[in-house]
Amino acid sequence: MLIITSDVHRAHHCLELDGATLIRSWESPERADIVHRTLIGQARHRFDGPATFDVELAGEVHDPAYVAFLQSAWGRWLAAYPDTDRETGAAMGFAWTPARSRRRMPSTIDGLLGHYSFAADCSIVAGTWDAVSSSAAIAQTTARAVSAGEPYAFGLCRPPGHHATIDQFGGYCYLNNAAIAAQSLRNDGAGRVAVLDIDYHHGNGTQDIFWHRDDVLFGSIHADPTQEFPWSVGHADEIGAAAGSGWNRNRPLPWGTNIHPWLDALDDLTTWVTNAGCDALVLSVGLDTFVDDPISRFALHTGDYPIIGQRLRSLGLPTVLLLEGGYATDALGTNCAALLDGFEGVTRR
Ligand code: OKP
Ligand code: ZN
Repeated sequence: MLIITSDVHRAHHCLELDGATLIRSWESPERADIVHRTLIGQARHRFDGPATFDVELAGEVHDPAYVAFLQSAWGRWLAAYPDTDRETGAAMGFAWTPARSRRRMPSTIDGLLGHYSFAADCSIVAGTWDAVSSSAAIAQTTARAVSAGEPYAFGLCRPPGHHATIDQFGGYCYLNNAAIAAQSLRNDGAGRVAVLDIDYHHGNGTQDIFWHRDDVLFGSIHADPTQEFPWSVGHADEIGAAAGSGWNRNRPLPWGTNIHPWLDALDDLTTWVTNAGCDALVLSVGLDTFVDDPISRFALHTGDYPIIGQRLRSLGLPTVLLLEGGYATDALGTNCAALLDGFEGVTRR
C-alpha cells in the first residue's frame, strides 16, 4: 500500500486537562512513530512524503478566518505573554461561548482561543501549526494519489482531524483531515464521496462540515454521546439538513460494545454507502475501539481489525484511509497493520 507520512508531527505535543491537572496528552508523537515503524517492518508498503499544505483547500471545508487564526495563534500568544517558555509553554482556551449567547468575535488571544475551540484537551504549542498543516497536507496528498489512480492509500495523519469543525478545534483535532481529503477527491472529479468514521468517538467535525451537503455523505460508528466525548452530538436522529438531509448517519453504541454489534452497525453503513452510489471513500481510521485503549470503552481485539478492513475493502471504491485516534500506543502499530492487512487481503499468521 502507498503510505504518506512525515515526521513534522513530532514538534506537536500538547497538554490536556485531566480533572483539574494538566497532563502530557494521550495524543502523543509516539503514536505516529510506532505506526510508521510497524508498517516499515511489513516490507510490502511504499512510502512518500506530503506535498506542501494547500491553504485554499483547507478554506473550502473550514472558515478561512479559522485557518488563519490557527496559523497565527502561537505568535499571538507569545506577543500577549512574552514570558512564555518557548519550549514547554502552551496556549489554551479557558472560556467558551455561553449557551444561547451570540457568537461574536473576541479581540484578545484568550477570547479567541475559546471562540475557536470547544474542549480543553487541545493546546497550541510552538510546533502545533507545522504539525497540523503537515497532517492536512498528508490527507490531501493521499487523496490526490487516489484521484491519480492508486486504488487506495493510507495517510499517517497526526494530529487527528475528525473533531475539528468548520471553525473550532477540540478533541486533539485542529484541521479536519478527512474533510480535506473528501473535498480534494471532489475537486479532482469524484461526483459523490462517502466518509466513514470508525473511530471510537463521534466525528462531530466531519458531520458539521458536510451537514448541509449531498455530495459528501458521512457515516459514523462510535460510543453513545450521552456517555462519551464529544457529548451532545452523534445521536442516531442526526441525519443532515437542507440538501444534506438523509446524507448523515450515526450509529452510536454503548460502552462495552464488542465486535458483533459493531459489525452489524458497519454492515448497515456499508449497505447505505453502496445504495448511495459513491465514487470514492474516505475512512477515518480510529483504533481506540481496542479493548485496552486507556481512554475508551469498547472491546474490539487485534483479530477483529482484519475483518473490519476486509469489509471496508469489499465496497470496492477508491479509498483514502487516514489515521485518527488510538491511544493504546504499544498496540497501535499492530492494530493498524491488522486493519490494513485485512483491507489488502493479506493473510495474517
Ligand atoms: C480524539 B479522537 C480529557 C480527555 C478528553 C477527548 C477524547 C478525544 C479523542 N482528559 N479527550 O477521536 O480519538
Ligand atoms: Zn477517538
